[in-house]
Amino acid sequence: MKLITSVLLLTSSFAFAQNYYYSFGKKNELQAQKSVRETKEFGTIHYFSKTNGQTVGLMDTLIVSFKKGVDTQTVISEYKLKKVESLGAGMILLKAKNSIAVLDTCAKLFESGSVNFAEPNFIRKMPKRATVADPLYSKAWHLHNTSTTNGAHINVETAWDTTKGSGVKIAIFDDAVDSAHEDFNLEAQYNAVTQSSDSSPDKSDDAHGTFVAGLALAKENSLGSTGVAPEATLLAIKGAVGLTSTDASTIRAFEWAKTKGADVMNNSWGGYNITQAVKTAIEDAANNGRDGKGMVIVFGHGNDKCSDSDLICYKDGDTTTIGLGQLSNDESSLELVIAAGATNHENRRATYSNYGKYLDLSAPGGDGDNIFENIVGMVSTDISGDLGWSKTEYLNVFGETITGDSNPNYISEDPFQVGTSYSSPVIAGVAALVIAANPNLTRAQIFDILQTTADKVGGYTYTNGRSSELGYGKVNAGAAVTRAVELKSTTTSTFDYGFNTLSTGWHLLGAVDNLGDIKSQYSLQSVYTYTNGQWSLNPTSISKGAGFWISK
Ligand SMILES: [Ca+2]
Ligand SMILES: [Ca+2]
Ligand SMILES: [Ca+2]
Repeated sequence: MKLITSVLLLTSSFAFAQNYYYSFGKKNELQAQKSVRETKEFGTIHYFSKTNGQTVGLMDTLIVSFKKGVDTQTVISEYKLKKVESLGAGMILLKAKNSIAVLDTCAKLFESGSVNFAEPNFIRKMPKRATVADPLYSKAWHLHNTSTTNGAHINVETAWDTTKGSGVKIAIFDDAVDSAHEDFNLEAQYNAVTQSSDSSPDKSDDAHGTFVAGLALAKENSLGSTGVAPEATLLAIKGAVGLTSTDASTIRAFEWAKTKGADVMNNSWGGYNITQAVKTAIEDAANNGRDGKGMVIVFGHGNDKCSDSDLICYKDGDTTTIGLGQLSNDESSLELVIAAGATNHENRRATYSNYGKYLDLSAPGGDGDNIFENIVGMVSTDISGDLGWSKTEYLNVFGETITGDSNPNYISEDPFQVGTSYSSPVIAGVAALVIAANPNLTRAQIFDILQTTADKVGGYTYTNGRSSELGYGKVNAGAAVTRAVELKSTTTSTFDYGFNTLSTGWHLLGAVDNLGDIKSQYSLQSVYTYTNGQWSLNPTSISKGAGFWISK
């Protein structure tokens, strides 16, 4: 009965005299959620959302620091509080009548001037950091600092405090994917060559896609490796037998991924000779996937040291071999997809990584030195058991059996795998984290977030945020997810209310007036507009009656 009463009170947030308290002297507004929990340990907990999207719980206790000279006993009885304990550093834990009274009491105590601060004793989750128990995590220099690499990672542990990609589907379109691998959360699988429902490799050396998938989404399960988005699910698509594929298979793959609701699709391949048909399929998924919000499609930009100014790309820059085609005609160079370049363990462009004006973003992909020795490569999943690149036993040139890898399900003993094939799923994983943090974002908004939060590393010249060597820079998962959450707490309104009515702490990021003119005098970061139920970024034309976009 008590529980029901509380819920009823909360469904109307007017039950709270105040919906704010003060911290560091500034007003902090909270939004009541219709969520109440009775617990044995903490009593009634009322849940609130902070403006940054975090959920916090309020109990019936508050933490107060009284100003010097204040008669604390008088104040405590005036506000009908009870002292629970002294907490040290001059702070006291006090108990109010109930959890609803806590916020009101905190606000009034601060406004009375008798306290340095009075804050609710929030109950919250204690996010764990860097406790990943998967044995290969220690070697994953692209995810965290290791003894030999500093700052070459993508700051993913910060992002994991908010999300690990739960609810997001990543399609991996590759030679094949070992869908039964112990380290994958499989959602569905497809063979785009035979149009059957099995993405597993039928050739032992079709191990590329399994390795790629693991980089994006290998589970955190105390086994093997860990992907960037370890709670995302896998849409596994087999697209080739060995090196052989067809354009029809590619088109089927994009259509299947779109139909299955893929949020992100990774493509660690490219041919420098795109057809109009394949372009049409890719752009259809990019525009119409995710229920019209647009699928995020990432392509490895290629490993041939090729730039947009080269008339023809050659394998590894060797101009004596047959040319491969132009970078401008590569699938990765399409505007609506992310072209992924590779960084090395020193935050520089990997020597092989294609570059120039089509490159969008970079992420770790590994590299060796000038003569391609001392390679610092990637660790990930391999086809389970003795298929694939990793086996328990090998035959040497004399036909003798020699001991191989300790765990044939992973590439771990000698991480020499490098390429934009591997930086691409790292970026796909970061995009998945961004979508998990804020599922309403459009493809254009996600691109904007990834680009503006990327780290401008390598010592290159960045003009308007981008460099020829690394595009908009190396993805920063933590910063991208933080930005995605910020956009979640945005509020929309019609222009009629005017900008001057914004309460303290809110600032205007973009606006249009009711004649459709973009207002530029507010030093906007980006102009976003909301019309007919859709957000658009930097629109070229705006219909009347559009709104504005504000954020804290
Ligand atoms: Ca794992
Ligand atoms: Ca692009
Ligand atoms: Ca294997």
